[in-house]
Parts: sequence; structure tokens; C-alpha cells
Amino acid sequence: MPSRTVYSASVEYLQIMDEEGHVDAKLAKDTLSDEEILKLYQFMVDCRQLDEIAFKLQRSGRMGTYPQNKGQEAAAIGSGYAAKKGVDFLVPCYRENAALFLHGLPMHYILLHWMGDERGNQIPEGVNMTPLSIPIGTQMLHATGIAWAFKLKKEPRVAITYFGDGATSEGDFHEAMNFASTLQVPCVFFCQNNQWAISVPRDQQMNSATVAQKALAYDMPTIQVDGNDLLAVHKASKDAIERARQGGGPSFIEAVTYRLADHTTADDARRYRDTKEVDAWIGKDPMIRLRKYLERKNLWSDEKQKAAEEKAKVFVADVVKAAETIEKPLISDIFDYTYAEIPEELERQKRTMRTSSLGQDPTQAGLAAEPSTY
Ligand SMILES: Cc1ncc(C[n+]2csc(CCOP(=O)(O)OP(=O)(O)O)c2C)c(N)n1
Ligand SMILES: [Mg+2]
Repeated sequence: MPSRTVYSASVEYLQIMDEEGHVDAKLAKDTLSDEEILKLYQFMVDCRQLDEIAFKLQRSGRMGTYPQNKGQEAAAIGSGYAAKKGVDFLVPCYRENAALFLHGLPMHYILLHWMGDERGNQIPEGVNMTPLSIPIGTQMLHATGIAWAFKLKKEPRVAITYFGDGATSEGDFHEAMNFASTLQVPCVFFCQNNQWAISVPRDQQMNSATVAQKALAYDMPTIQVDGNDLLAVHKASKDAIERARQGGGPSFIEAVTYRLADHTTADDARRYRDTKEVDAWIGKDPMIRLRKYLERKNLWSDEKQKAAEEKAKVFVADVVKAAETIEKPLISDIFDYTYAEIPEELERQKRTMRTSSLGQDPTQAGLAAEPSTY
């Protein structure tokens, strides 16, 4: 019996704008207009400012912990902008803030989340996303389920889920991919390959040459893009999202990017990362190349940069104020938002939580209206 090849495949790599801001005109034709690039560049400046301020809030004791998004903005913005706001559904991890803001999450919600305030997770009505997922990988299964619901209800909507390179080493990833592919649901799997999973480099946790090739096992369209190239990310995302919307099933995108900061504020990456590697990636910063592109087209200048940064500072100061001046939560929230129907034992605890050591229960009457102290 002759041997034959029963399957073969390859993975395409897409870059449209290089590190110097030069663009491949043919590939750029169907992507973003200069007007959109200008708008998204200012947005990127705003998001980078928020990221830096969040870091400072943590360092000054005003926030619990925070994972910086620095360096990964093009991946979040290019993909988020390609999805339809109010229609499609984002299922995030924790390093794509900009995509969430594009889809209507008020910026101060992210600060509230990392300040430990649960209200940061109460996604407003009409904003289509799940809260940040801190357990690695669990959200990908949710995305498959949400997309399956869209398919069953015959709604032309797409779920797009975000996760890191490290998450693709989890069983949940493969289960989500297998179900999505078998059921042909409208889901886009967007991997931000930032080269590190805390202190574990990519090549120590997987033997695959690319992350994108993992999707081949599930017969999904897959692509590797320069994740610091806004245009490439946008094009790949738009193609995948529209294919899913037309009934073409799930797709996979590997955005090759880099975590320019520590894993979180609880980490010190200098202990395990070579500064030469970091320096090389600083040169590939998505903001730098966009700025070079805009300058070459005479659409940007030092003055405009200064004005953009000033604008971002004022804007972000208001975001911080919104987070820090929110009224304190009620103690009773802990009972009210844990169960749909509160069990009897907790009902009793709620009723008597202010009972004094003498067994009195003097303050229940005003409880609902009275703000707690932390
Ligand atoms: C199920 C689970 N296991 C372990 C962790 C601890 N943990 C937090 S972040 C992280 C690394 C994630 O790396 P990656 O998926 O590449 O995302 P990145 O942080 O690089 O964006 C790990 C192991 C966790 N949060 N959840
Ligand atoms: Mg990673």
C-alpha cells in the first residue's frame, strides 16, 4: 500500500506596516484610512497614559495590583476596532484594555477592578463583554458557548476571545478550540503572543514553531500577524470576524507582540529577562511606528504629539477621579450579589451582621442606606 500525504498545511505571516512606519501599499488598500489611523493613534496615546497612571496608582498604594498593557496596544485596538460595537461580544483576559474601551467599557471600570472593587466587573447594560478573566484560559470556553448561542439563535454576531501564549498550553484552550471547530461557531480566537507567561519564555512552554499552527489541528483558518502593526492586526481580525459572521466558522489569530513591562506590579522582570531583548522590542513599539507613518505623511509633528499627550493627561485624570470618588459600596452588597436567591443561613448573617457583642441588633433599620467603611 503506497504511503501518501493525508494532510499538509502552512501558516501565513502578515505585516503591512514595518517598524519604520513604511507601508505595503497593496496590502494596506483595504485597511484603515488615514483619518481612522489618526483617531486611533490619539486613542493609543490615551490608553498608554492610563496604563502608566494605573502603574503609579499601584506604586503609591492606591491600587492592589495591575498588569500593564504597554506595548500590546496595536493588538487590542486593531482587533477591537474590527469587531462591531453593540453587536459582537468580547471575551477578554486582562491585557487588552483598549479593545474593551472601544466597545464601551467606561475606563474607570478597569481601575475599579484592580482596586478590588467588584463594581468594576458589573458590565453596563448594552456593553457586550464578559468581565476580565484572571484564571488563565477559562474564558475561551465561555467564548465558544456564547458563539454557539449566536449560531443557534441565527444571530449574525461574533464572539472574539483574547488570551496569551501561556493560555494555549492549557487544556481549556484545546477544549474550546475543538468544540468551536466541531460546531462551526462564529468565534475568533485572538492570541496575544507577548513571548512570556510571567517568567516562562514561550520556547520553554511549547515546542511549536508558531502558536498559530495549533489551530491547524482543529482545521481552523489561522494566521500569524505582526501584533505591533495596527493595520495587519485590523485586516486579519476583520477577515476572521466577517468570515465568522457569514457562517464560515471559527478562526485563529496569533498576534506576535511583546510585554514591555513586568508581568504585573507584583513582578520584577529584570530578574529573568535580558535587557537586550527588551531594548530590541522597544524599537518595535506599535506607537513609534504609527507616529513615524503619520510624520512621513505630514499628518503629525512634535507639537501635535505634545498636544496629544496633554489631552491624554487631562482625560486620564478624570478617569482616575471617577474611580476614586465613587461612593463606597454597601456592606450588604456581599450578600446581595453572591446568590440569586440568598440561602437562609446567609439571610440570618445579613440580618445580624451588625449585632453587638451583647447580642443586640441595633442598627438594622438604616443598613441599606448607610455606606460601609472598608
Ligand atoms: C488557571 C491559572 N493558572 C495559573 C495562573 C497564574 N498565572 C497568572 S498569569 C499567568 C501567565 C499567563 O501567561 P499568558 O497566557 O502568556 O498571558 P500574559 O500574562 O503573558 O498576557 C499565570 C500562569 C492563573 N491565573 N490561572
Ligand atoms: Mg504571554
